[in-house]
Amino acid sequence: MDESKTILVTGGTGLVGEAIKQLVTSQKRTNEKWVFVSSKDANLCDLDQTRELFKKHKPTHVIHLAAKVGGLFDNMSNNLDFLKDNLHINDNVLQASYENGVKKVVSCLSTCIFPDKTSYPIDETMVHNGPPHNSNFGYSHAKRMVDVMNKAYHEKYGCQFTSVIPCNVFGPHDNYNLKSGHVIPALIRKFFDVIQTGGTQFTVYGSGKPLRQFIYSKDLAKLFVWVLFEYNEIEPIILAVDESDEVTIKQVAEEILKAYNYKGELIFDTSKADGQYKKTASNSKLRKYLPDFEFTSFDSAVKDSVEWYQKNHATARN
Ligand code: NAP
Ligand code: GFB
Repeated sequence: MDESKTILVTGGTGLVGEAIKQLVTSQKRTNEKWVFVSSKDANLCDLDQTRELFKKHKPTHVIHLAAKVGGLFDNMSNNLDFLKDNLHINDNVLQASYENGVKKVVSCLSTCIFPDKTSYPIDETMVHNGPPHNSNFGYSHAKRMVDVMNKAYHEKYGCQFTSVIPCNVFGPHDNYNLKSGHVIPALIRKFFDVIQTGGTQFTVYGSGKPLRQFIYSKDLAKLFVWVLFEYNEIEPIILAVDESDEVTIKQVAEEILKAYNYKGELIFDTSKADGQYKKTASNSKLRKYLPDFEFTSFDSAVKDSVEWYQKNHATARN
């Protein structure tokens, strides 16, 4: 019989954590205890609190999502905080995982940490090939160190510490704060507020020209569980939709307005930064493992996310 497992999900109350929670609680999973924690359970910037959390739950496996996370504008204004907080969180979680003999840790990087000057499509071998985009160098270097630490723990102690590299993520339970949020939740909230007043002009920051790949949080959740139990490399693996599914920010805004079933004019405020023009990542490594994995279509994922916000805006994180 399978040994019983305790899976600790740090950052378990965020966008990705909530998607994993919804997935695993909807399935008949035996011999698994899933524990979803937030900063209220332990501030993972603090090693003592991290050690206490691990002592309390004695995880056999860890999905490490906890991070200081934000959109372009939050990163541009707070590179030092993104660097320090995430370095502390990641160092503490891997240290506590090693000390407690955790069998496997899956941590989370991001496609925005790759070198700014690069060839495309980006692949997993390119993480450290040059400086990241200046807008989020703090977050990027902190995340890159996860890959370095995974290799160092494996070399010294044989730890099964690995990482995934998602493209931009969106879905229910996102962060709708207009200063710290990512583009999709920010536009979902801004458009909702304009529609509530019967307005017809919808402001989008930047030119609308930058390109992004977006993965629905519900799809990412399935891939995280697969990586935890089936992926055995220490090297990271990109979890992104196909390159052909890349969209412009303008298309994102149009899709959100369509999901609201509302007519109006998009206004592009080019006084605001565009950030990285593109960070097109290849999912061919994932496709080798899971050739038949089906991603939710962008338009239906946006529709689900808009509907979720319309129902939950009063209590959504903002
Ligand atoms: P999120 O919604 O902002 O959630 C962040 C989670 O981390 C929350 O549960 C938060 O708890 C927790 N957390 C933050 N600081 C903490 C601390 N000091 N101690 C303990 N817990 C702390 O983030 P997300 O979008 O789900 O991101 C999850 C992971 O995916 C992150 O590692 C992120 O870097 C990565 N990622 C995200 C995207 C994206 O587009 N969202 C793209 C690529 C990679 P509280 O709510 O209590 O603060
Ligand atoms: O999701 P986002 O903030 O981050 O997207 P990145 C920024 C793009 O959306 C820029 C445009 O081109 C913005 O000009 N945009 C338009 C907006 N309107 C808005 C708005 O109201 N709010 C926001 N936030 N953007 C982040 C990295 O880059 O990607 C993070 O900085 C993280 O570190 C995240 O990794 C996944 O995709 O540009």
